Amino acid sequence: MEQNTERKKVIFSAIQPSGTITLGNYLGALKNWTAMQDEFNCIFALADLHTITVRQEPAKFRHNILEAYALLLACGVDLDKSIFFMQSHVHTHAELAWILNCYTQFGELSRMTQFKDKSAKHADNINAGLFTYPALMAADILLYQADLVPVGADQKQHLELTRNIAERFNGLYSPTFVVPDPYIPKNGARVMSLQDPSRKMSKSDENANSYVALLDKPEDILRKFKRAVTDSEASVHYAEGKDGVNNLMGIYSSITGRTFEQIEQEFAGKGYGDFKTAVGEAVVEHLRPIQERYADYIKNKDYLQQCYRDSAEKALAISIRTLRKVMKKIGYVQ
Ligand code: ATP
Ligand code: LTN
Repeated sequence: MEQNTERKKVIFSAIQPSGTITLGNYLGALKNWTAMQDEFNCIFALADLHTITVRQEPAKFRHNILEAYALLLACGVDLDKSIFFMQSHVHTHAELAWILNCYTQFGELSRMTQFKDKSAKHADNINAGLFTYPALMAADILLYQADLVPVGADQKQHLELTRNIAERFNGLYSPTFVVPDPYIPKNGARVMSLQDPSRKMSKSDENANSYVALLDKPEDILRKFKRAVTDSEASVHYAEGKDGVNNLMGIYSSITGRTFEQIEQEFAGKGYGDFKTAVGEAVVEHLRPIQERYADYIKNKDYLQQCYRDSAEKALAISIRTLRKVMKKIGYVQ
């Protein structure tokens, strides 16, 4: 009997519609999202409020949001099991973000490596939103009392800050927020750029050869892998300093489920040409059904609208309970 009263663990995660979704996003985060839907109570969002921390061209932005929504459904986000909404449709996010800003220290935000990276990259637009980005991310997560947050390794620091904010608030008042744990995959946690394997693969990279987009055509995917930067050793094995090969091995391993030892055996005595072709082909085959489903979803705008409206309503009903509780504790007149 007791088992029945146990609450199913809550998962929250989000992705920014800041460009076309990459293999890095997929292997680092999305693949886990869809795998968790049976076991957990999953709530997913497109973090479209976060996206305007970098300037967006309106028509392109609108396109990217819808593309990302349809693509995530195609990747397997299942609305019979999960909620999947657009952050900008649920007003509690911006409201709690403001409140949490006042419980987040300037010094903490100054230490965020993503802020440092992005402000170096967009030196002409270091806006306050870019700086307070983690407070909005904390609001996203804490509104749903999430236990686990599946993300790539690059988001670990933001999650630690979320935990600190939650603990601080709970300590100042009384237990209000669940303190969430990160859920970071062993494999694929950090997929690197195909052109500069010392940097992470990023959908906002201006060089399209550095990333594989989930919607890239098969011939483009094969070409991008063929051109991937490796080294001059011509031996497929995992080792320090072989960032390019290590990255391709990581991708191949998470797509095929083979271990690094199996991959080394498979390509023993073969050159990088064969290896790169095999990785490219495996990725193409893996993405084929996703691309087919995407083509169906994106044609059906009415269905998409019904999906995101319905999900936004559900998300509001859950999150407003947390927001009300927070406001009451702070002392706002009810
Ligand atoms: P941007 O280029 O706009 O910063 P991004 O490609 O870094 O975008 P996000 O929207 O910031 O992607 O991240 C979405 C999810 O994908 C996050 O969980 C993040 O950890 C994960 N992720 C992003 N890039 C990678 C990567 N190269 N390898 C593994 N996971 C990644
Ligand atoms: N900052 C995240 C996207 C994001 C997110 C979240 C991830 C916004 N809100 C809440 C997990 C939980 C990123 O991946 N760059």
